[in-house]
Amino acid sequence: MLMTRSHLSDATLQKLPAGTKIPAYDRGHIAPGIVHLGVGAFHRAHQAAYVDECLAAGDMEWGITGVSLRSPDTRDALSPQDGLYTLAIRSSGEEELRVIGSIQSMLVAPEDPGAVLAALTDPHTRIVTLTITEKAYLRAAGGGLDVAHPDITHDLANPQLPKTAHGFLAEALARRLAAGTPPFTVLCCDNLPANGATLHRLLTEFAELRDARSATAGDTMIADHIANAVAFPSSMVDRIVPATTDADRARIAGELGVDDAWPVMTEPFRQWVVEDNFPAGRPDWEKFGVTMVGDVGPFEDMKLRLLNGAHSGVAYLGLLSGHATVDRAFADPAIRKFVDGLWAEAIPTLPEGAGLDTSTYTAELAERFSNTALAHRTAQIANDGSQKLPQRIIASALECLEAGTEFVHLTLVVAAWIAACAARGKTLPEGHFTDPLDAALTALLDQQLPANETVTAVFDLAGFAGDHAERQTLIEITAVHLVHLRRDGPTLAFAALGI
Ligand code: CS2
Repeated sequence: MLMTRSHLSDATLQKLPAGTKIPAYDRGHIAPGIVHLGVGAFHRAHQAAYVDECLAAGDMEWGITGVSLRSPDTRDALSPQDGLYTLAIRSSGEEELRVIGSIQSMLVAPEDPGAVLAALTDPHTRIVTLTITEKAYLRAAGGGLDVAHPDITHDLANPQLPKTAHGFLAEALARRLAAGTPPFTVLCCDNLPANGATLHRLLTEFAELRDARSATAGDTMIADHIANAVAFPSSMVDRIVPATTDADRARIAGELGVDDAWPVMTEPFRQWVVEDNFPAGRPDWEKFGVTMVGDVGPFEDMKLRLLNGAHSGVAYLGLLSGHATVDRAFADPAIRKFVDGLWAEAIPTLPEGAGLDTSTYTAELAERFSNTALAHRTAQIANDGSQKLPQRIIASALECLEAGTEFVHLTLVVAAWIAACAARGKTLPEGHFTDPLDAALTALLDQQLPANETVTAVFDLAGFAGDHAERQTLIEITAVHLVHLRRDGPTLAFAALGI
């Protein structure tokens, strides 16, 4: 007879093997205090784990209502499990399993935008956190709101039935204002520079467009309120979270003795630096390892330029060198040396006097990138390069250019991105990674123009370096790398750098 295994849920928690950490609090008594937009694996390994610790310490007002803006997959996996899931904290040779209980309920925005708005307007909701990925902020090439994006047009025309984070936040803040409910604090947790201020600017822009329509409809005007009365603290978030595989699911089920439809894999390291600006209150995060500061800027720059910048380099050069995972790519002596060169170029661009310890930081990064238990796929990091490279690579390269220092390693990352995009459907599988600009990028790359023309067109398309006076220099140096990559792959490009 075939035995069916039960699944993870409140009812099966007590049956889990000793050694599995489970929520040590009464989940029935959590009050919802946070709505999170974008309940992907990253949120579940990061913010939800910190909040789980607050709840365990008795601060029960911060339960999370998880919202997916697009797909029902996470809700479908977690709802039958009462919102519970396993966090597998993996380092080479070790694995710690922890069941997280901080997600109380899950909503899927396209199915029921009204329910999402109800959660956002609930007076208990005092913080809205976001991990919706870089591309969902709908920035145009120049950095402002992409006002021509169909979802923005839709949300302006249908404020009660939004699709975008902007539409939900603006409508919820308008309803709270009309009802006399104080606004929630908006805490952006995506890898954008000055992420709080960036979202604040984009949302104010959206609200101004909305107000222009509301003026005739007699609806609540919201732009001034958002500009002046809503807090948007910035935050730097860090934890490496590879996508879960079926092998992970099978292994975790074997270890737990119950099925978990969507466990999350991560590393031991985690970091969260948050600007302390929460007029509506917040959990005592500092008790659980969150660093509360006045200015997140230096930490954000260090993380984006050293961790994420190196990650993108390892991903594109790794893909072009045939490495499927970060640890394997990083074990390649040429790539390892390349990353040191990239760090040497990027470190001087970081603010002095902010007390950043870059040598300890990069030593720690080297160890994290070498974690063989993560199998973090280069293709995963390769996604959405057009959205990631400006803050990870281009910003540092432009600052090097202004300071008169080297930036050849930085520009090789841009060339490697272009070459990796062009390799899809040839030496890399079709659709191996994706980008919101794929349609235009593919059409351009299919023309096989000379390197200089290709790089210029890609910079135009992605808005790289904007109208910076030195844009042309960046293009020329990137084009030289692309010539090398086209001729003989990373080997020749590395050789030109003396690697
Ligand atoms: C990665 C990040 O996929 C990517 O682009 O660089 O997700 C990275 O793993 C995290 O930012 C680490 O905190």
